Amino acid sequence: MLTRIDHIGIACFDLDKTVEFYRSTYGFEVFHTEVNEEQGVREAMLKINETSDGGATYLQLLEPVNDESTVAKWLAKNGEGVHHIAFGTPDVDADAAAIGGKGVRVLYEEPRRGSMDSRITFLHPKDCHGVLTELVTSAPEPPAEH
Ligand code: CMX
Ligand code: CO
Repeated sequence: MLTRIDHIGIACFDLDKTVEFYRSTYGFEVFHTEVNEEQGVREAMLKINETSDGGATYLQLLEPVNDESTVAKWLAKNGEGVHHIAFGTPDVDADAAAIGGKGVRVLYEEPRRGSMDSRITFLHPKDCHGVLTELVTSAPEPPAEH
């Protein structure tokens, strides 16, 4: 069952400048950064709030690491902006199977590694009224800030 917003993914050309915008404008600090080669991104997670299930809600700022990155392709077409939304679930495998059973294309056969050792999959935006939608199960241990 999808229980919360895990994050909103925002594509940007320059991660450091975008992080600085969110810090100086809203006071949001970086909770975590990493490069996810498989996803073709360098990312910063800004924690917005904790939630009652022990998870949290983040902004995920995304900068492509190469021209083949799906985010690079998207930025070239659209410019900067909201790239995807991600719903949190305790069981991404079950939810992906259930949603796939309703005729929505699930992009990965098995969930892959996402930010902070989460497990993630995506639903095709063309089956979701134009919204690229990610499903996330957080790592069992709550992430430490780094
Ligand atoms: N939101 C809404 N629509 C999108 C989209 C997005 N983020 N990305 C692509 N589309 C639309 C395009 O506009 C295009 O529509 P039209 O045919 O009407 O022009 C259509 O989907 C096909 O797009 P495309 O540019 O040809 O791109 P691809 O089909 O090669 O890839 C997708 C699209 C969704 C399969 C690919 O982006 C993907 O696999 N995404 C999942 C992985 C990902 O996004 N990783 C980065 C984030 C990592 C993280 O969150 O941790
Ligand atoms: Co994401």
